[in-house]
This record gives sequence, structure tokens and C-alpha cells, in this order.
Amino acid sequence: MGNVKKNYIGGEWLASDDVSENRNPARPDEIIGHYARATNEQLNQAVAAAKAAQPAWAAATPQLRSDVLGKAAAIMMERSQELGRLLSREEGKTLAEGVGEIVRSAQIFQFYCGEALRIAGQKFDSVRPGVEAEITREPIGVVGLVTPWNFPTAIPAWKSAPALAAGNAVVLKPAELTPASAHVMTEILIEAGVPAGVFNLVMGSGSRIGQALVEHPDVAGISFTGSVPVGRGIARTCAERMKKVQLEMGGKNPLVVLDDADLDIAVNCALNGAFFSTGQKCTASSRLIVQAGIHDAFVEKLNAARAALRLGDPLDANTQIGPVVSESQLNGNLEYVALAAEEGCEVVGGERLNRDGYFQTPALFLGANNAMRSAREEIFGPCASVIKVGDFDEALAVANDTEFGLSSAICTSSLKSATTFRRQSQAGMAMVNLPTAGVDYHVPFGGRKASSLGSREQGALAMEFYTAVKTSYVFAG
Ligand code: TAP
Repeated sequence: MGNVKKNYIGGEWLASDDVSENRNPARPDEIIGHYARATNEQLNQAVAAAKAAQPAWAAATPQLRSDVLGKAAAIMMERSQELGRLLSREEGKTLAEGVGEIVRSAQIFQFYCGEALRIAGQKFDSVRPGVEAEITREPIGVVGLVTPWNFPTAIPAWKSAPALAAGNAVVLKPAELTPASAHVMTEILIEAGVPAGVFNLVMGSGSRIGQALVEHPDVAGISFTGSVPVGRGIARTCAERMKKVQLEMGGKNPLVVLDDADLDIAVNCALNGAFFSTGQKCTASSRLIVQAGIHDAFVEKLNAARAALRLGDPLDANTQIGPVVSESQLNGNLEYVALAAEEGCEVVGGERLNRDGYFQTPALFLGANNAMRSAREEIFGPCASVIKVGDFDEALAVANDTEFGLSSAICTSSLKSATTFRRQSQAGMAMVNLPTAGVDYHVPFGGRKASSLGSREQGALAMEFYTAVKTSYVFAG
């Protein structure tokens, strides 16, 4: 076995005997690298190092924190082609999407490089004479970050950057399927000057090392992105231990297409939202809710565009859709394809490709209704149900009839319909004539219902989670 990549704990790279293989989902014979799984003892060391280093990091000037984040942004941007390639090789998204994710991550670090200087308080005159009241924000201490495989750089970046900007110390546990991106991000933070102990990387399975991180008494807060069942367990553990918790989870995001929509815009929104990044986005459009008058033309055009999508190796510049991330994720998708057919849908696409790697053709479940399991449960792959509705009111009701509430979209040329939809959609994000996926980094990201718990990520509002409010009263005499 070649060079094993190690865990980064208290300013040192630490090995372990337990090693995982990181394989390319487009060519599973290709091993990208070997990654050491942290031991439970090493996890304890990481938390102890973070606890010891955090006060000095919090007491340092915001300029220091800003400089580290700004330098990390610059290094990441400079290495975007190379790192995008690595990301595509381990996750399977196309090279353009991989490079795009690295550029986005650099922009996120750059944004919080500025935010580190803008953590502000408020001052009030007290209602009592001679007394002043001051509201300040303090870091919460050691934060544990648990991240999924589908955005292996961007999600660690959008949690780490605000955490560090606010003066917290970090212990990051990335998904075991995609450790390379988080490992490289750690190297970049070290090069950017993050002090020993302030940022720690522990790799390994979620059920062991992730769970131990969540349970650790010296971890003050957990920010998690992943599935609903795991998130629910983390919420329970954090509630018992009175820890701050932030969860970003699944979606079953609706894209409503009204009769008055621009057909090309609607088809592009559906194609992009449902299938790009192989549908492996929590904001993917998995329910296409289409008004009867435009339904047949929309389905015909979307299906033709779907069939023309070029699947292939993510590193090939021609490729539009890469592989599914793993064999088990692919099998799960194919089970939903079979279920949709059993439930009475006409399924187009959804076949496994007869080639190496975890490839499936993007699938549409035509003639679906919102009661079907295939239209209610998150699939997290390139599959979308097409649900025909009579009018706007029915479309809105179907869009909101879900346990999730992350993103929603409508394609329409009516200002009235667009405005009513934006106001009444029970989702954290609502798009008009845009795909459900595709968000900015300087505004809040997050959802409602089973999609999210706790305060928002990204933008200035991210500081809500990574800081604690203190109100001080001073009698000046
Ligand atoms: P999960 O299986 O929930 O895993 C997410 C992370 O949690 C991984 O690092 C995982 O570790 C870890 N984990 C698993 N069990 C744990 C436990 N008991 N305690 C602590 N950590 C634990 O999700 P996934 O399969 O990686 O990602 C797919 C899901 O994430 C989808 O449902 C998708 O909707 C959701 N997702 C949501 C968003 C947002 S922003 N809302 C973004 C991306 C993905 P290992 O996997 O390494 O074992």
C-alpha cells in the first residue's frame, strides 16, 4: 500500500492501522488513495487539542483569522483545476462541476475572510439610570462538523470558514466515501497558517467516529449535513447533552411548471435541477409538477433532452452526467426505478449502463401522483417523478404536500402566480424561472420541516450558529 493519508490532530499528521480505500466511481478499479481511519483515542486527542487551542484563537485579532481564511481562498482558487479533478475522481461529478465546486469553496473562504472583520455587537442605554447594556457575540468553543459525500469540498468549506472566522476550533469528520477533498482542504488551511489544534481532521465511519464526536462532552456544537435518519439521531444526542445543533438534510423538491411558462426555460430548469451532478444534490428537483395544458409538450421536450444527455467519465470534457457515487447508492436508485414502475408509472431511462462504473441513465417517472412512495421518499439520484395537475392551486398544494421543505421552484410568466408561490411555498428557498438547485454563498441556505433544524448556513446569518450572544450590563457610576 502506498502513501497513506493521515488524520490531522493538534498540528500533527497521525497514522492508524485501520485504512480505507478511496475509489473512483467511474472506474472502481482505480484507487485514488488510502486514508487512515482515526481511532477513538485520536478523536479524543483532536477534541482536547481543539479545546486547548481555541481560547488563543478567539483572543487573536480578527485580522489574523481573516488573513488565514483569505490565504486559504487564494490557494484554493489557484489550485482549482487540480483539486477539481481530484474531486471529480472521488465523487463522480463532471470536471466542470468539480472545478466549479472548488471555485465556490474558495469564494466561501473569501466571503468569511471579510465576515471575520464584521462580527458586530450592539449597545443600548439601559432602562436604569447610569447603566449601559451591551450585546456581543462570542465563539461557542469546539465545534464538530459532520459532512456528506456529495459536496466533499463545498460543505466542509461552508461550515469550517464561518466557524473559524468566529473564533471557534474545529474537528471535521468528512464522509468516508470522499476523504480526499477534505484532506486537501486541511493541507490548504495549514499552508494558510491555521494554528495547531484550531483545525483538526478525523476520518472514519460516521457510526463510530462521527457518533463519538457528537457525543463528546467537550464539543459545544454540531453542524451536520446528511440524511434525515442520521440527523434525527444526532438531534436526539445533542438534545440530551444540551449541545447546539444545526442539521441540513434531505429534500423532495418540487418544480412547478404552469401552462404560461416559457417551455425552453422550464425544460432547462428540470434537466438541470433533476439530473445534473447525477441528481445527487439535496436541492435536486425530484417532483416535476406540471399543469395539464403544457404537460405533453413539456414531457416530450424534456424526455428528448434527457435521452440526449451524455453520460461518461467525469474527466472527459464531453460528459454531462457522471456516475452515481457508489454501488450501494446505485442499487438504491434502481430499486426506486422498479418501485415507480410497480406503482404504475411509465418509466423512461433508469437503466444501469453495461460498462465499468456506477452509471445509470437519468430517469423520469411519468404519470406519477404525489401519494406514491417514489414521489414522497428522497432518492438522491437522477430520477424525477412527473405529476400532472389541473391548476395553480393544485400545483401549490402538491408542492407543499411533503415532509421536506428545502427548495422549491416555479416556471411561469405570471407575476401573480410567481409571487403567490414565493409567499406560500413551505420551503426555505423558492426560485422563479430557475432550477431548485443552484444557490449563492452570500445569502442564507437551508430549509423547513424535515429538511433542516437550527439556524441557517451560509451568508452572514451562518454566524448565528457559530456564536453565542452575551448581554453585559455596566454601571459606570
Ligand atoms: P449520511 O449517511 O447521513 O452521512 C452524512 C455524514 O454523517 C457522513 O459523514 C457519515 O459518515 C456521518 N454519519 C453517519 N452516521 C453517523 C452517526 N451515527 N453519527 C454521526 N455521524 C454519522 O448521508 P450521506 O449518505 O453522506 O449523504 C446523502 C444524504 O445527505 C441525502 O439524504 C441528502 O439529501 C443529504 N444531504 C443534504 C444536504 C443539505 S445541505 N441539506 C447536502 C448534501 C446531502 P460516513 O458516511 O463516513 O459513514
